[in-house]
Amino acid sequence: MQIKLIAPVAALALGAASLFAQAAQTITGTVSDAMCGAHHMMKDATAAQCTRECVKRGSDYALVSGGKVYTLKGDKAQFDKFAGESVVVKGKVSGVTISVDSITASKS
Ligand SMILES: [Cu+2]
Repeated sequence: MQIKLIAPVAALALGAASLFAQAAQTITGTVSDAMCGAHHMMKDATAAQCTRECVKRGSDYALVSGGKVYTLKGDKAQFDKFAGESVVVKGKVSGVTISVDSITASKS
């Protein structure tokens, strides 16, 4: 009876995932947009210009970090200031979405 074994394991995994989702995390990355991710599509524009243009067209702000692209939820006026730049984001990660508590320029 495999199903009986799998169910408790799945419940444990879900429990662990929701624990991670609730804890605030610090993630370093680059502010981009969800449509382009790590690779901006507009060849003649800077990363910042492309990010702002894509957001204007309905995309969300995103954070590119270590090959992952997170969608940023929060104050868009704040994200706009850091378009195309390296930042440190503090917030709650849930899957590929970050509910941003704070965003500051990376000092690297
Ligand atoms: Cu773009």
